[in-house]
Amino acid sequence: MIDLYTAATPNGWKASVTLEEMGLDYTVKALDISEGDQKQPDFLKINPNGRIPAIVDHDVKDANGDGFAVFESGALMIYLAEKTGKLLPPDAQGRSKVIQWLMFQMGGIGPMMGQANVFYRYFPEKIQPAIDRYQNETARLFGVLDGALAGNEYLAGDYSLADIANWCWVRTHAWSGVEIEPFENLRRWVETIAKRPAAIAGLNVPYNLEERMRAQAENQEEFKRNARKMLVGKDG
Ligand SMILES: N[C@@H](CCC(=O)N[C@@H](CS)C(=O)NCC(=O)O)C(=O)O
Repeated sequence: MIDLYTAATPNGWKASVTLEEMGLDYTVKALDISEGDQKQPDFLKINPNGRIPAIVDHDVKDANGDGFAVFESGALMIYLAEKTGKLLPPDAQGRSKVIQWLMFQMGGIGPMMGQANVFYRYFPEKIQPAIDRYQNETARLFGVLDGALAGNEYLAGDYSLADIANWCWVRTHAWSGVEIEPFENLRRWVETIAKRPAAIAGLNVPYNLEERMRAQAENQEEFKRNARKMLVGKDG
């Protein structure tokens, strides 16, 4: 049995979609990263970097007799592919192609979209040159993916880890404030993968973020309506 330590984020979904695609049994251990669960001593024993996702594979033991822990989403995906023989071809060149596009996500798409989110969404001050830098670089990387998908259904031969890793991020492009409209092949690929049952199931781990955001928005509206009612004695 595998324990998955995760949260509702693109890096978390990379792990859950991979586990779903492989049909592996796993137990979800949801961390509240806004409350700092990922920095608690017990979790730091699993991932010294204090971030999600991470897994502990209890089918095998490490030197201390504990389950084998894997952190860094890309490493975790490769570990699971090697465990199951799925989503990563066995031949050296096929395998290299998948790993190239997986590393492209780990070193490019993830960090650039992550920083676009920080400066576009979360930072209290709007530092326009930083927003532009990360959004423009994200758009440039989308262009690279779009080129790779021209005439190809998937990034590296058959559907693979490379598609899962990039898709989990690219599908959240609106949150980073970057359009995929201009990238026809990328759009088609995003829509194709979105229909896969394992992708749909993986996005529900540890909960469906879109539903929760919608519910919170509705609650906020209700809260505001009630607050206005309290102030003026009627719907305002
Ligand atoms: N390179 C890491 C990045 C992991 C990462 O940044 N995870 C974020 C969520 S998407 C996190 O745990 N953030 C909480 C924090 O920074 O404390 C990986 O791919 O696993």
